[in-house]
Amino acid sequence: MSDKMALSEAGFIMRYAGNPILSREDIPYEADLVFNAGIAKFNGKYIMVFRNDYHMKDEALPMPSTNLGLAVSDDGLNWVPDAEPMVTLERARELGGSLYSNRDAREISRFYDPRLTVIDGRCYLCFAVDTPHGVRGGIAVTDDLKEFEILTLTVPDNRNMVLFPEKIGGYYYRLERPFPIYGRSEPEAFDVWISRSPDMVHWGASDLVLGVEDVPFSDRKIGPGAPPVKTEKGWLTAFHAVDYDEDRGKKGWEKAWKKRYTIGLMLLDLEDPSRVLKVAKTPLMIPRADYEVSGGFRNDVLFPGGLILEDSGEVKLYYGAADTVECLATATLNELLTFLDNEG
Ligand code: BMA
Repeated sequence: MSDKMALSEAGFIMRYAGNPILSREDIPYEADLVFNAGIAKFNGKYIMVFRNDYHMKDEALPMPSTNLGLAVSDDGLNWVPDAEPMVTLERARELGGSLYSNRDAREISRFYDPRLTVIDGRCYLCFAVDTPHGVRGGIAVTDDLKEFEILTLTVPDNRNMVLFPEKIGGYYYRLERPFPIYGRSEPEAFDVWISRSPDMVHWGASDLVLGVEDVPFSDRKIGPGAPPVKTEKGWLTAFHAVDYDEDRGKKGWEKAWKKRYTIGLMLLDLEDPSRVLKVAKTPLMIPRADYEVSGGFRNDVLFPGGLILEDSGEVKLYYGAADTVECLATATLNELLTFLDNEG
């Protein structure tokens, strides 16, 4: 590949030998791309809510159809998907209808970007919805992964929202990624922001956390990925970072794909998570494995969606690869914190 940015990743990252952990072959309903999942431990199990794009080859449709699927695991490695999708577009429109007072919820065309955070025993699902009036980020809550209550939706354009797993100083916090066009010099220079809320419904007191210019391995957009995990040193969180190279050509099913998505790591202050304590100046992971660089819909895309800190000190990092499959990599917490010390 021609790369104007020559990048290498952290040497200690271990890709799971059984990757991908979930792909279209595992899904008992129509599925083409199974990726960019949210992962959490909930009621004694590992749960994964993944994005499923299907009807990929239907040229009559402007874009693939998308639904959200659920898979469950006892060990975080072997996953059993449900027989049916968890949230179809029709279901999303029903849910969305409760928040549209003067619009037809059928204008929702896509419900995607699932990220999971368990807070006080309840499971929160962050998501994005596409509408002709812009992309909105939302938060829903569920106790059984069947019934969902939508609590809030942003104004456009916003997505990639992730929640912190507990209140901090009396407030809920979320990271998010608005898409500001006006005033940005690059066409897609988008940053990571933070907002807080007393009740999970009303959000504000927003602040910029990490700008593209703070990430030397990105020259385009960055965005939250895996919901933050609490450590003694701070909130540990993985984000996605994009670099662009005009010389990149065909990389997958599309005619051309000039972006690469890598995974970055940062540590936020425990009491004031708008404060970055450390951000690694080099990527934690770059696309390297076969299933990341070839044969996918958009090769050279890694997209982190879940970070689980085990009692043993092992960290499981779940990520979508090539917008096509879901994968797992591991490291120890110690390795990740040392990486931030050395590269931050
Ligand atoms: C972004 C999102 C991600 C996806 C990435 C690369 O805009 O749609 O879900 O992984 O593009 O295609």
